[in-house]
Amino acid sequence: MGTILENIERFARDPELLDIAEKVESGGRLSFEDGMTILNTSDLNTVGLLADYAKRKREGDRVYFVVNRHVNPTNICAISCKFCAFAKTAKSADAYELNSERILSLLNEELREVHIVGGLHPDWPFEHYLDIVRMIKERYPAVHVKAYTAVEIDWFSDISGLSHEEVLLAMKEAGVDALPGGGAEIFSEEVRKKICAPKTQSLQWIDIHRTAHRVGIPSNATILYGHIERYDHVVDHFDRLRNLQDETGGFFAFIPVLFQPENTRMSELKPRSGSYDLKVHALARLYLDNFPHIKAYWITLGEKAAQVALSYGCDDADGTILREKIIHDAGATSEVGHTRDFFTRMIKDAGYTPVERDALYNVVKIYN
Ligand code: V47
Repeated sequence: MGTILENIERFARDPELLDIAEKVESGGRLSFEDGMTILNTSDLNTVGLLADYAKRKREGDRVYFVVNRHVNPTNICAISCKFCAFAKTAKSADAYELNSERILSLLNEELREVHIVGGLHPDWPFEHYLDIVRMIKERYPAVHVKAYTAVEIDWFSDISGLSHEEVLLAMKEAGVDALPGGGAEIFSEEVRKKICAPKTQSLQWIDIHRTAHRVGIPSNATILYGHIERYDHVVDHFDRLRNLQDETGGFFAFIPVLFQPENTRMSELKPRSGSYDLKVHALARLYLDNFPHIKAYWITLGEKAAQVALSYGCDDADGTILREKIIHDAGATSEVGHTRDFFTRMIKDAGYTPVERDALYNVVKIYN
């Protein structure tokens, strides 16, 4: 472990990474400028080496996964974001609403986590969203429910007249164990205006997670990248999250979500490079030094790139998911779900030890 600096001094192609390497080895904190240096460099291997070093210092060779299931109760949404292919109006031929029976039919005893996210339905009352959680907890008391993004929490507050804190307390009471990280998109107000103008603003997203942590609900955070953002927008996003985590300590995982353009109003955008994807994941591990976990989200990266991202600082491969709809509606070419065997093989093939976890990162089984 102690030899990373020596190796980097010998092999790095970009001398600007040497100062960063020293910080990483000594446990120092990356500055905004360091973040920019990492995104600007073409020395991908050195960045990977640093991120893998930081990952191994925390987790050794463990890589987590969870047997989970996504449930999207409805795609009917009161707002329309340019990057989204999932949201529909109630009149659309593709609009759907899942009833209780249908939701329960998607679940089984084996699941450790149910991840719920959906549209902001213009007619469903707040109680209906609570009932979905209660129903799942009643039938499957052992399963963790990771439900409703900050954007949905904000909507529930609008439709119920309750404060964010009151909504979150009601969700906790109904059985919500954690909030998913969606809806963060990219915090830069300038970019947000262009890609998701009607959505909950950055300050509110951050404040809802702050409140969730205060009332004892842990959460995740995402970034939606690979569209019109500049490098400084990415570093700014990481900086705001790192500050919040310093304050609350309530985040478990950070998930870079790669934009998928099909069927969206941003479909003219061309994909960025694979190096950029890997640098965003590596930078997440290096910059977010107070986040316990970084996910390689195979749904958007694709399975192969997600496996490679495990060598670029990621210690979590997310989960079985069956079946993802939001991102597949936008043309993702990954499968809609995978088996436990898939994860153990994928993680072992990458040279790491698979660790099955639950939603709160309790270890279920280590696959030596
Ligand atoms: O915030 C919507 C994204 C997100 C597109 O907490 C798109 O463990 C790409 O919340 N291309 C929701 N992305 C995803 C999410 C999530 C995912 C994985 C793990 C966790 C977690 C949370 O879906 C939204 C948005 O950024 N999304 N449309 C699109 N066209």
